[in-house]
This record gives sequence, C-alpha cells and structure tokens, in this order.
Amino acid sequence: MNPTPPLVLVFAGNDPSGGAGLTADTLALASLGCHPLPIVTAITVQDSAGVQDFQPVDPDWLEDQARLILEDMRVDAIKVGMVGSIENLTVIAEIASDYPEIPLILDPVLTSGRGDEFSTDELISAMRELLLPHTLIVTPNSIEARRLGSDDPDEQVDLPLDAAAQRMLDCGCEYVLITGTHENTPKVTNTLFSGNGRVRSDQWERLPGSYHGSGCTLAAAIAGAIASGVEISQAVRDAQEYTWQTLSNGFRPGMGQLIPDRMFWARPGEDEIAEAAAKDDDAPAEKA
Ligand code: PXL
Repeated sequence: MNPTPPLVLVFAGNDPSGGAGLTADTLALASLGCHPLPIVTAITVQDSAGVQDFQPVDPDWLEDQARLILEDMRVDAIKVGMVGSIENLTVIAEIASDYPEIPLILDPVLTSGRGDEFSTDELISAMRELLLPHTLIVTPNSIEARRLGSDDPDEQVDLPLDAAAQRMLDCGCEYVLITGTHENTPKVTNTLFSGNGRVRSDQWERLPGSYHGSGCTLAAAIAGAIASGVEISQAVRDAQEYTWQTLSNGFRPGMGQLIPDRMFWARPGEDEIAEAAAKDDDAPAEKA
C-alpha cells in the first residue's frame, strides 16, 4: 500500500475564478505534497475583479460533510478560511473542540481582500470567542488584525500590530502571524507572535500588481507544513517562501486581479518554451 500523504481538512468557500477559497487551498496543499479534504462553507459569485454575491451552505450540511470524513480518516491539520455565517462558525468551533489534538490554522477571511465584506461585527466577536480558543495559528492581514483586536473603529485605526496580536492571543490562540501587505512600507513585513512576544519577522520584496488569493495560499501552505510535521516557526518561514514564489509567478486570466500560480514548478520555464520553439523551427515543414 502506498503511504497516505498528510491530510488537511479545509473549510472554505468556493470561488469560481479559482483565485481564492477552496481551489486556492487545494492547489497549494497538493503542490506541497498534501491531500486536501475540501468542506464547502459557502458558494460565491465572483470573477477576477470582485465578488457579486455569496451564500453560506446550510450548517447541518457543513457539519455532516466534515464529521463523516473525520470519522473515516486520520486528519493531520484543519484549515479554516471563509466560514460564511455565524452558524457555520459555531459548527466549526464545535468540531474543533471535539478534535483538540488536530492543529487548526485559521485565516480570518473578513473581506475578499478587494474590500467585499464577508463578515459582520457579530461574526468577528464569535470568531474571537468561539474559534480563537481552538486555534494553533491565526493569519490575519494587518486590517483584519486590527478588526479582530478591537471593536471600536476609532481605536482600530491606530492599534499597534503588537497590541492587536496580544488581544488575539488573550482570546486563546497560540500563535498570530500578521501579514504586512496593506501597510505603507517599502518591503512587506510579516510578523509571528506567541505568548512570549515576537517569534520571527520576515521581510519580502513588494511585488507590483494586485493579487487575489495570496492570504489563502499562505495559510494553506502553513497548514500543509504543519500537517507534514514541520515546526511552527519553520512552517511560517517555508510557507512565506512558497507564497512569494507563487506571487512572482502570478498570471492574469481575466480583466481583474492577478492569481498566484500555486503550481509554478509544474509549468514549462522560459528556457523550455524557447527550446521547444527552436525544435519546431528545425522540424522539416509538413508537405501540403
Ligand atoms: O481571499 C479571501 C477569500 C477567501 N475565500 C473565498 C473568497 C475570498 C476572496 O474573494 O472568495 C471564497
């Protein structure tokens, strides 16, 4: 029997552009040698430019999808992205509390990244109270970190990221990785915090262009590394490295944002394309 790859249960929404959500997570996990177990939380109507609408799945259906798999397979990590509704968040939190030994990676998808709202104040409170206590690592961008760190919009504006991280840790999660893409800095700085303060800070060249699904890619890559047994600080480092490569290989399939190429290594490189073109030129012309 062939060995089973690391198994990652993914709670996420479907994005028909393939840029974010379940497809993003599935591609990133497969690319890193894991097998994804996709649990649909919501369906969205969107293209590469923006979200038109979304609808959460029925919470009983969400629960049935996940519990049947969890009873059948030994799951190595759980990754949570868009949850779709408070009812769905509650189901996921209950499942997490029934499987405390499975590390949970939470990407708190509050908006689409292009600003389309996926959350309400109530959903954010429920995330703090119900899901963060079961979370190994939460991966907000700086905007999500400030919203999770404070209810008060005035306070959110100037809330230092260390303080926002501390508030999330106070809710019961073990690690917080805040990404700095939305900060006005020349390089992108991503910082990992634990109860002992800053664990690591990594800086990355800021790439031009606007990407759809970079947060999903990063959190899925962390989940994949953790499911594979990599220690957390190294998992965070490796996942950033992988994500940066997917971004620098990004492509633009439609009229909107770029999509990170999670399978960049599987495409022919420029050299191979040039070689193939040269071979074509050498080939004898076909007779008419
Ligand atoms: O990138 C965040 C995200 C996550 N999940 C789904 C999405 C989006 C952004 O649009 O559609 C399903």
